Amino acid sequence: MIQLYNYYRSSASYRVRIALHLKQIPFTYHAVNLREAKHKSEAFKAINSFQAVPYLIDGEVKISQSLAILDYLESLQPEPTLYPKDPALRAKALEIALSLICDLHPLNNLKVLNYLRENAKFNDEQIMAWMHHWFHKILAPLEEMISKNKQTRYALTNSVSIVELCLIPQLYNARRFEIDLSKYSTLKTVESICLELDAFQKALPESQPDYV
Ligand SMILES: N[C@@H](CCC(=O)N[C@@H](CS)C(=O)NCC(=O)O)C(=O)O
Repeated sequence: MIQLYNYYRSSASYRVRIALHLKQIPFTYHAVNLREAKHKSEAFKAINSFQAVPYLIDGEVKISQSLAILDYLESLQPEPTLYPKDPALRAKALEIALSLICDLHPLNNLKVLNYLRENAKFNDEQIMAWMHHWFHKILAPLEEMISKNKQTRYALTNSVSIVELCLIPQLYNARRFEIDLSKYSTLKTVESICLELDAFQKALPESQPDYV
């Protein structure tokens, strides 16, 4: 059985949970409370020296980084696939996913916020200004890109892809930081269609055993 170390409101963990539920892969949930800094404990450091979640263990296989985990799950259980079949759409899906995983998420991550507060001495107002700046920098071009494609049910095709696995958790983070999403009607429509699906419901932060 796959072991997943994660935290209910970690957006990187949320991506992986959606994939596990979509692909109906059973897993054991291990909660790592980031708020209580359990990821920095010696016990967790011995499991994942990067001191972050998600972290997946499948027998001898041990993987950090959500994108690598998603790739592993795709190889284990190819259907339903996380990638469009068409090469151009597949590249587009990865382009969007990477803009969320690599360009946006690191800028609203706990360790970055802690650094801004503790080392750069940002106050709450400066933290919020930082958040607003970086969320809009990525969400605005995504809205523009995805709104041009009005023929499909999801962002790029008629099936869920890696795009939605990355987008929905970042919209969740955006709301946590009170980002005004009113300009992103296409992104919100994709989100509401996804949230009708069982896999997304099961992966929601509030559906997790460690949710508070
Ligand atoms: N790029 C990594 C990000 C992993 C990551 O930073 N996870 C966050 C939670 S979303 C974490 O564990 N943060 C701990 C910290 O910031 O100290 C991935 O996609 O898996």
